[in-house]
Amino acid sequence: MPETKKNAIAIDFRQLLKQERAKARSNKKKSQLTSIKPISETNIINHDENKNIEHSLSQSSQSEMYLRQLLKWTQKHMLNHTIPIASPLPNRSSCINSIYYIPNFLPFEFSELLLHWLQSIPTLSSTSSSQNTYSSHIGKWTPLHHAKRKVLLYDATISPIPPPLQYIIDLLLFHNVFSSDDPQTIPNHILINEYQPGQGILYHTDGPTYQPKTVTISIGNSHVLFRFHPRYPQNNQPTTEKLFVSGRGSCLMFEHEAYTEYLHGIEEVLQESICSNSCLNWEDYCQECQTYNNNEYDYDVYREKYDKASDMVQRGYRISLTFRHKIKE
Ligand SMILES: O=C(O)CCC(=O)C(=O)O
Repeated sequence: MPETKKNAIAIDFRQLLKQERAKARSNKKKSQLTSIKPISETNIINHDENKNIEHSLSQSSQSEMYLRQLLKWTQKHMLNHTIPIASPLPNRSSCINSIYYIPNFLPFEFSELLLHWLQSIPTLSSTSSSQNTYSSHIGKWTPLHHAKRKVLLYDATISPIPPPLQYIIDLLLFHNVFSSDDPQTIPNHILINEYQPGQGILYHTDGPTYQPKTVTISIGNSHVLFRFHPRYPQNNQPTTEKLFVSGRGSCLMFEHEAYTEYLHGIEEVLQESICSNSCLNWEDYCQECQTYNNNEYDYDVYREKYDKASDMVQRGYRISLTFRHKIKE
């Protein structure tokens, strides 16, 4: 391993936060994206104390209602639905051979309920005096003011994981995305990111805080191009690799080299171009288009997209749930 790699310190979230803040400062004078609008009242941070209490009361009863519906659903549908078996994406010249993608990992009904439940979870009050402790962020949306979006955190080392998210962990174990034989790798940490159209996340690595395996489930119906960029590009190495990620309950897993040797990120754009020769899973994109645009398999449409070999992916609203195993300090 070259000396630079050996001595390199993985970028961690603190560094990412710093970078995002710096970027936000430099962007301050630029005009804001006009299409970014709150999609639900969960986004409203009300600074009036009384209204805040009223607001979070109605939110918490909504949240309980969705939670009950999710529990009912999971009791009815045990872990028996079939999903395609994950296989590594083609090993392109980029030598990323440790990325796996499963479309439709979450059943549709479950994803919809999950989305409603997550949106009904209250946002940490900006007036709360306890807002700076790590544990006060758990189970409440926390606005990232510098990035103008919100994150929600669950950490099993501090408090139990809520049942719907535990159901997803069980699903991941059931389908061997994580191994139930190795407690040191079973997810114990979930970071949920909410993105309005046009929002993204800067290139980063997940760093040494976690076991080197990341699983991201996407809901909310918006698709994105998830990008991998080598941390130490060689002269003849292609630069950024793009992976199509569906917002309809897809599951993206990466580990090993893709975790340690590549940065990952999502561009802050309202639409982005996708091409057959620069997308790791162009076929998944085509299949997604033909399934949801036509409601039935239409080979000609698929073929047409395939022949066209490029397209534009529009950004909408998306929530991602990232599962990892946090290593004990
Ligand atoms: O939202 C995503 O898909 C990416 C999230 C991510 O990279 C992270 O939480 O580290």
